[in-house]
Amino acid sequence: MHTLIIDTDPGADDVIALLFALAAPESLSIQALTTVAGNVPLAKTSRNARLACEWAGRPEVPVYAGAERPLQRTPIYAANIHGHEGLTGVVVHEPAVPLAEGGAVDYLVRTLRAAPENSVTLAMLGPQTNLALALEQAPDITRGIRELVLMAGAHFNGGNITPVAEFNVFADPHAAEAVLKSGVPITMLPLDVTHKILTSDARIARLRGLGNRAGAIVADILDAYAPQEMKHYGMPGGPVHDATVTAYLLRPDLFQGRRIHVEIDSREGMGFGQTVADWHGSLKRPANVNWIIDGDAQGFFDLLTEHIARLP
Ligand SMILES: [Ca+2]
Repeated sequence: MHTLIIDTDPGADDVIALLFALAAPESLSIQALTTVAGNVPLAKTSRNARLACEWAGRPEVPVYAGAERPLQRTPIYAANIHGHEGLTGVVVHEPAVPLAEGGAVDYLVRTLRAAPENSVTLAMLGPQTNLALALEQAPDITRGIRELVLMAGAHFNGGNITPVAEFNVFADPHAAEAVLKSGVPITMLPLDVTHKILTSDARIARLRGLGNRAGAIVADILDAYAPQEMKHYGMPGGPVHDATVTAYLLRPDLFQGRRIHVEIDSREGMGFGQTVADWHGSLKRPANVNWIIDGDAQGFFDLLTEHIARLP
């Protein structure tokens, strides 16, 4: 059982990750969603996070809006991939439930301070700006954290926003650096694994065939989102990046990785936003990340489908 906060920038794959997590109340006790600018600007990521709660039939989960821009760099978005509303293939509307009062950074500081030692897991599905700001304000909050599970980074696969950088890190490398330096246990699901867990027509058809609204939403999102990724990378299916974080929380046995030393390149230049992953231990520096490189793709889609089936 995880006491969980999900920090997110929805985002097509974020919404799937959120529906998946909201469908697992017996394993994931979700305290709140916190939103950050990333795939699209903050107002849209905050609306889409609330939409995910509405679609999951979980309107009681509070959504706190967080950082509107990265720590230092110029803001970037990914509307070319996620559409101007941050969601492809589905029609968006203003959700019935408004944002929770107060900001995400204050919420993180307050909640992690009050939490028992090593008790709260953070799933981080966007740029890591909110947690970096919280750590800057209150370094003692690391005490309350059990683990961070991040969709972030790339090594063997190469990047998806530059040849070497993955979007979430590239969008705020200084925040990623601060989070890595915090010393809390970190698991990263980089493109190395997310590009191995790919949709197929049969996998999407199974989700659509569930016959519920959530299954149709996930299938519609994937039908719109997967082809562009397949075309760009020459892959046989589309990745569902952020949803691998939910799967990892529920079934870590579906994944394989290794504890290694990872650093972020935050210098201007071609390496900006790269996760320098010392897979072979060349630097002889202490491991700070559980770096996941492989996963059971069919196991992932079975788990996803089984959970989406529980939703309205
Ligand atoms: Ca995301």
